[in-house]
Amino acid sequence: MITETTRFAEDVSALLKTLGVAAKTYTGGTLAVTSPVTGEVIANVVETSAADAKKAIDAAHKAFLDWRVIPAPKRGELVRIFGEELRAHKAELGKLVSIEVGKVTSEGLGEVQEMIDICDFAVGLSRQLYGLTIATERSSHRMMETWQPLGVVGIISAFNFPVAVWAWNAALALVCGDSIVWKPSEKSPLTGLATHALFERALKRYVDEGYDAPAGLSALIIGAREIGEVLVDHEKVALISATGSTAMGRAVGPKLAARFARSILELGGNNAAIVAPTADLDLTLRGVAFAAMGTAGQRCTTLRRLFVHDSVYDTLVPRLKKAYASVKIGNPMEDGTLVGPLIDKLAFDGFEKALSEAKAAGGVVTGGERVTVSGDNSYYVRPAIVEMAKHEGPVLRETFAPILYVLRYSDVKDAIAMQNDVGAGLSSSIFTNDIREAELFMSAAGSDCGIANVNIGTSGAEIGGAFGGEKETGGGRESGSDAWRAYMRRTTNTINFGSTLPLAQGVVFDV
Ligand code: UN1
Repeated sequence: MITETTRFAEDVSALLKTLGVAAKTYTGGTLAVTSPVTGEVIANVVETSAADAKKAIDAAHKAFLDWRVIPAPKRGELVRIFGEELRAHKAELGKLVSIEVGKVTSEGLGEVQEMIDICDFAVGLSRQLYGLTIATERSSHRMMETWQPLGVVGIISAFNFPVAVWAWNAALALVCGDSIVWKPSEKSPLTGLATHALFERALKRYVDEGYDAPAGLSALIIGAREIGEVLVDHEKVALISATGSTAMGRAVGPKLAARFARSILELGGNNAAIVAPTADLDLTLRGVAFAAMGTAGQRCTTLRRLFVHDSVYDTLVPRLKKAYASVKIGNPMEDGTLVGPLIDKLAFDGFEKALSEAKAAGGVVTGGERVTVSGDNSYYVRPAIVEMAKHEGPVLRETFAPILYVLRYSDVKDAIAMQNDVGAGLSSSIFTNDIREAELFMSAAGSDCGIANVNIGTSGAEIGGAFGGEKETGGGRESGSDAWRAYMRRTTNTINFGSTLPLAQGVVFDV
């Protein structure tokens, strides 16, 4: 229960202290941080000035020049130690995630687990980072690829995965030989401060073990859009990995393109699932419920559109409504809660606006009421199911809140066409036991998203796969598989070990 007297400010100070954050960084500053759980202000964080942000980026560039020549497995040792710090402080950091952004306990802890997992992945990667050897057309020659460190990597992260998405980028960038500068969401600077304090602890241990780590290797800059712009515009930042809205991507992408910097953009999603006639409906129900309601609908991978075959619609949809009506909404840190708060009033207004637009378009809404948990300044809602006759209006855009639009279909090809007929292209699923449908869905004629799943929901990807999407989702890939290549520069090397100089393409140039 949250009562009138529930207050987190003290808990937050205690957690931050344990995690090694100095009180002067989050008291008396200009950035008020509100816990969405109670709506109370839990800290006033000191913001970074533009001048200090520039200094941090310059220092990161200097650090890069030293870090890039340290052998990759030795760079990996730093990430290994950081993974240990995360393991040791999983409970505290997970709780801070819950307080600062309202995730339920298991998801707050899961977020830290995702950081630990990517550290493990990156440590292994630090002994790989391999290139190819390629057949050459010239005798006594060898041709190969070498992957080299890239430079300063700027990371802009969103409130909904306030620390894990930084870790995906940071762990890879560090083993790849890059330095990093992080601008967390202004809605979640505390978890940023805490994570960075743990990283600094890891750095200290690394140096104590006898390794070299240049000053300025990793920096945290705190503030709103203007500070993000300093990062995006700085000529020494070679790559920006930004997570957020498509609108943010539209602002950032062209700026980076104009100065030929690289970008990894992980923007909006308007993810869909198709429920086919042969679907296992028990499994589908659970898959849909987690993907659509988990994290209160505030994942970029959240399931937002559901296409249900005519033959199973009247069985599945009433069951889904029942699950929606019974799910426990409330204090995310209380046992049994599955749906915590929306991040703020803006998110709530967006939720209400989309629902009224859907109603105006003839949509039938179940759920969607505001739920009072803790006063006027926190925003809890019952997730909504909206049955729509047509694929139109608010269905076509991402509303970052728990709204699931449900539509009927009769031909799987039409369902796939609808699923692809939106701007975003992040994640997608099909629930089917028909191998032909499953394969069609994953084929060139199937889903056009970066993630296409079978018999699991759209969210909750593992770190081992490359993560990202197409079209308005921005096209970047982070995390697993060979996403590391985006954090390195590829060189092609041709080596002549003979004593003549044959030219390629048969060109003769005798002097
Ligand atoms: C995001 O919401 O920005 O696949 C990332 C998932 C998580 C990551 C989501 N592993 O839902």
